[in-house]
Amino acid sequence: MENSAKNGIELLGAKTGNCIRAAIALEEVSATYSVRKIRLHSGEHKTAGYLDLNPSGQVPTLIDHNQGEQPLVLAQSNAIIFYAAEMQPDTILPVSDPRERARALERFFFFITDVVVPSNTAFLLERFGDAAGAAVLYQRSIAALAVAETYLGQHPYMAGDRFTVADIPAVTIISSMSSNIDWSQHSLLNRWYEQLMARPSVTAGMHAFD
Ligand SMILES: N[C@@H](CCC(=O)N[C@@H](CS)C(=O)NCC(=O)O)C(=O)O
Repeated sequence: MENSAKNGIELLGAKTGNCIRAAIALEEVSATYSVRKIRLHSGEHKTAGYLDLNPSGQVPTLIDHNQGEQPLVLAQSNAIIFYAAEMQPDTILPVSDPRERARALERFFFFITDVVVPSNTAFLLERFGDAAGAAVLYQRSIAALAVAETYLGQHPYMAGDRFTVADIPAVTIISSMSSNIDWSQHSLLNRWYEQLMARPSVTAGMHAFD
């Protein structure tokens, strides 16, 4: 991987859930950024140049070249989402209303810890041959969607009357699990999902690494 000097904000990644979440957040706050595709299949994320930026050897990584002499490097998708939120305060993360903000954070972390993490861990277990362990974790993440259905019984978005950070992990993980969801049990989720998939920031984020 080349580490040539660049301008502006670069998002390095591939077409994976963690990278798409970061891209949706940047799109939602109308950030100007460029995408640098990292070739996971050829191990580009394990090269010395990339590991200098992201010691985990994982994607995504954001480089903001506009932050003084040293670029700012972020190597965690969720940190990138909150960095994007701070570019346009009170857009995807409420600022003025403490209740609204707390609810957005509560539901953001619900999706990360109770849906995304078990689902991603299930994927890894399956790859390493533990089909039974994988099934338990997939089942846990699917079952957690009943909670999301209750959120939508109160408001049109996951954390209230407007799109927030909470909707970002929700839409990417539900998109990857969609063929395993019994939509007849999740009618509010179904309506929300169709609406979200037509949202310009989500469409752009989903295709950022095509
Ligand atoms: N905690 C990290 C996890 C990143 C992560 O797991 N990235 C995956 C793709 S979604 C990856 O790079 N996998 C390749 C590898 O681990 O070798 C984040 O949220 O950014």
